[in-house]
Amino acid sequence: MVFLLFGPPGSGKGTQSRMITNWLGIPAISTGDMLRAEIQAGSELGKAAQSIMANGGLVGDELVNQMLAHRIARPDCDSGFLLDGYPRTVEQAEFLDRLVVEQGLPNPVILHLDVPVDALVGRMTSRRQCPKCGRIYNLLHQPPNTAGVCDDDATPLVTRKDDQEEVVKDRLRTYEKLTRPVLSHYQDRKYYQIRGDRSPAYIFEEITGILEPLLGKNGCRRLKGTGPHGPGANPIN
Ligand code: B4P
Repeated sequence: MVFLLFGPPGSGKGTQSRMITNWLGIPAISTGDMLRAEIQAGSELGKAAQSIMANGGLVGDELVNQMLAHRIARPDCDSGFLLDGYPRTVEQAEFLDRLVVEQGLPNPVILHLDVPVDALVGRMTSRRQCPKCGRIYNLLHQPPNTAGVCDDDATPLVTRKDDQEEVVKDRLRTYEKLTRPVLSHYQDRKYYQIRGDRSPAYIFEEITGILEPLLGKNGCRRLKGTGPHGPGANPIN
């Protein structure tokens, strides 16, 4: 099964994608995380992406599409995968449509995390992330157990450069202009809108309620002994 996690910057895609993929045992593919890894590695792609991301823009469709196609061709995607933050433009959505047909993939299930813009700026400026394992925290309501370090591997947490208030505002403008139109592309597909202005545990519970009946009809494997409140759920509130 293929899932798309869609929503504005800071809507909680990364937070939910970790919970969903821990539950289902499929890979979460975050184009944002992949681009940040390219920047850290100093690759040509990373060099091209760095200033675009730091200014709140979107990296070019051609680069992101090729990166994505390469990633989903890996064997760990054979039993399904979740896309976090892709597609972000209508061109990317059309590219994905072609990939789905060419590779005989199931039609994606779209999960749209809908959060009012007012809530997003505060969320992103208080976000902290572990650069090693990617775990996401929030200083306001999901702080680490020990200030400044990751609970899982004790790595010092970082603030993303694109989480500064001015950049966040630019990212929200980019979302309205280039990414929101992607929603019309998917309206007549298997599309679920989820209120993302509730606690992560509550949202995850709604997502599992949506996915459970769909999973019965598909081959997507659920990890034994896990569920909405299993080891992957990491409920916050
Ligand atoms: P991403 O890495 O995708 O990140 P994001 O949209 O900022 O955040 P997300 O929605 O995952 O929120 P999170 O769970 O962290 O994109 C970064 C950049 O990469 C883009 O701006 C772009 O430049 C580039 N890029 C990525 N994909 C691209 C593509 N396809 N094409 C072109 N360019 C691309 O949550 C945010 C905060 O809220 C956290 O602190 C979290 O703890 C908190 N939070 C989460 N859920 C919450 C809840 N329910 N209630 C309260 N707080 C919550």
